[in-house]
Amino acid sequence: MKRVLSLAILLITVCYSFAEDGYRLWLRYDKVDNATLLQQYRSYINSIVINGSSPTFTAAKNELLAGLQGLLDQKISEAKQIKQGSIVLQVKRTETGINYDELGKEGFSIVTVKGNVKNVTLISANTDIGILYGVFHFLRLIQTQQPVNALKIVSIPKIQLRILNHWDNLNRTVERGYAGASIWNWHTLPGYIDQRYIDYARANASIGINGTVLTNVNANAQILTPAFLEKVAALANTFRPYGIKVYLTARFSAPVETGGLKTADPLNEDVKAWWKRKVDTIYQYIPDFGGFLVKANSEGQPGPQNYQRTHADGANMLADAVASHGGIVMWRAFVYSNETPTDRVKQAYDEFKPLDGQFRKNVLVQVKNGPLDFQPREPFHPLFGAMPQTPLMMEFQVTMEYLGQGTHLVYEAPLFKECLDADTYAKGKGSTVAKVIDGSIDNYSITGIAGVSNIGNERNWTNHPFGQANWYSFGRLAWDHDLSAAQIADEWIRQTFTNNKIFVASVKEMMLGSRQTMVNYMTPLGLHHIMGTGHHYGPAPWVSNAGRADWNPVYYHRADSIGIGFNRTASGSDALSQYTKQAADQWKDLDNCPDDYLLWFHHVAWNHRMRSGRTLWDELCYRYNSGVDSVRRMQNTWEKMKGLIDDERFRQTKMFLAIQEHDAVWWRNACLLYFQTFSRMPIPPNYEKPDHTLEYYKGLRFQYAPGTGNNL
Ligand code: GCV
Repeated sequence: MKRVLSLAILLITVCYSFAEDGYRLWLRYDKVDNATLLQQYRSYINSIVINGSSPTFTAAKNELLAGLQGLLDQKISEAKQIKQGSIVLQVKRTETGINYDELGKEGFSIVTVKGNVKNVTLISANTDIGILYGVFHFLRLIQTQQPVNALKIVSIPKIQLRILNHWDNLNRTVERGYAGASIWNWHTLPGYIDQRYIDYARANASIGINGTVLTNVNANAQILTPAFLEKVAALANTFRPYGIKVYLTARFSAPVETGGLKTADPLNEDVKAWWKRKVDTIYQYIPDFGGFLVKANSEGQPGPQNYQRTHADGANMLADAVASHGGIVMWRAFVYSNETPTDRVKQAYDEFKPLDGQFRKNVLVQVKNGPLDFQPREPFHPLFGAMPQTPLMMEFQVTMEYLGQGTHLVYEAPLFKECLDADTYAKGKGSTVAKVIDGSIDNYSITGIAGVSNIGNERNWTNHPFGQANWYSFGRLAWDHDLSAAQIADEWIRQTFTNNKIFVASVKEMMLGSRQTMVNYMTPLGLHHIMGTGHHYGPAPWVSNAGRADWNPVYYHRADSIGIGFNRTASGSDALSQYTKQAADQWKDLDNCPDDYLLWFHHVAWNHRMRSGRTLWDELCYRYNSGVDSVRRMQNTWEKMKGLIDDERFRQTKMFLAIQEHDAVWWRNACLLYFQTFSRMPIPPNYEKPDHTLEYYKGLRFQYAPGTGNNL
């Protein structure tokens, strides 16, 4: 019996240590599986020389040693002297032809030094954190099986603040989180430092993320109390060696809720003094605290408008409190009000554009990529390019609230890129959104980009194995928005799964098409916000009874007996007028408007002739069906990958793809049956017929769908 037990334990240990459970993310340092390359790497690398000491240097050294020893499957020694085969980490400047001034605080260079001693690679930077970034880059080259014997690489981030936003509540539920509970275990902090916190920091540093907002924008004032600040400090201490600053969300009414004041009016002297004291306390706990992220006067959150003050008044008061400590305020532009009679997508612009020039220097206004709310496809937000005197930072949603949540394979880099590459024409052609947020258009003194995290305490962090690609691509694009979605997918696949050529090519193609596939089976042709109320899971275009008009799908699709779509031209809500003329021109005429944005900007007749030659109704049927077909193609592609990777992640992805296929069929059937009640046109005979009635789809309920905060 005893023997059986010890055998079982041994088996579990062996299985566990070899299990590909996704925990390692893209930081997998398994032996290079190409014998020729492995030989080359081994002949080229044998030791490391660390010229410097700090916790960050130690992190860099440990990562490099673990990485090289794993990848090369040989002992790598730490040497004092540079010799043949050394990888040298140094903040010192050596004559290598690199302009070190250009590297700034976070950039790095990796150079093969030609000289008497052969095969020496210098990873240099002006700071230790630059070195750490260089180490991760160097390891990536080997993980992706690139040559490393003649390097001259310079890499400098294009955007200064590259931040994850966690919508994590103190009770560990995660708003719009689909990967389990919050990774922050407030109950066991500060005493217990979970290994996951360190691996979180490693993963983020590996892609250049340098900030994290720990708490939900729907904020809880408790986080600012000493009991919690002690816990926040423990996380900040853990993240610091990895170059990650900690930020918190500030609940605007905190002075009333936890400070005993009668008001939170930002112009009130007691309120100002309260925040100043609060901030001083925070900095005692966390000397390099980054600052605040604030959602104010939005979806029920308190804010300066409760006191007839402007968003600038509110932001500036907090900015003044953090300024002397070097802190910043990220003030969100996601505001809309039921009481405002205009189109919801116009409201943020109307509210914030007049405030341009009124914010303190340490305020950034954080703007979602599109004017509505992280839809499968939206035009870029009209504020980009419209506030030359205010640093605008981007807010992308990495977690897939409206994109199939934790079970659909949707690679988001094409969505991010579509927005970053969009031309605002703010200062003439080529004024892309990317150039607005990286400051090159308006010379912003601070620049930033945020991604709403998709991370939870699921063993593989993101629930769907491919969710990791979205975290990864957010970081890579935050560092360098010129990278292509294909390039990022390529390196992610190689690091996360395998360098097998067939796998890389097939899976890359599948990933690159997945966003358009999802648009087709959910919201083709510019449709938007027709998801289920509250949880936003699955289709519910029929909903018309939500608490406020602009939470109802019928508000957005406006289907009637004549046609479908939201007229946002001059004859409608005129949201188009918020864009520059050149940007608006591409969308303003029904006949020229690209199909992708057609129903976003126009109410279009069911029998309108599309570019394809089909009527609008037939095109809608075609798109929904092609979305389903594409998911089935993804399933076929994946089936062929069997045996090329580990069984565990193969099976997980296969099961998720089956769910995705089921959901795509559901989306198609529910939407076509519902819209057909307006078009009164038949679904063309060549397509599958819906297998349920509209009433059946209307009757589906998802009381415990994740992400709404009430089910954990
Ligand atoms: C954090 C959407 C989401 C909300 C989210 C909000 C926001 O409305 O559904 O869960 O709240 O955006 O970005 O503030």
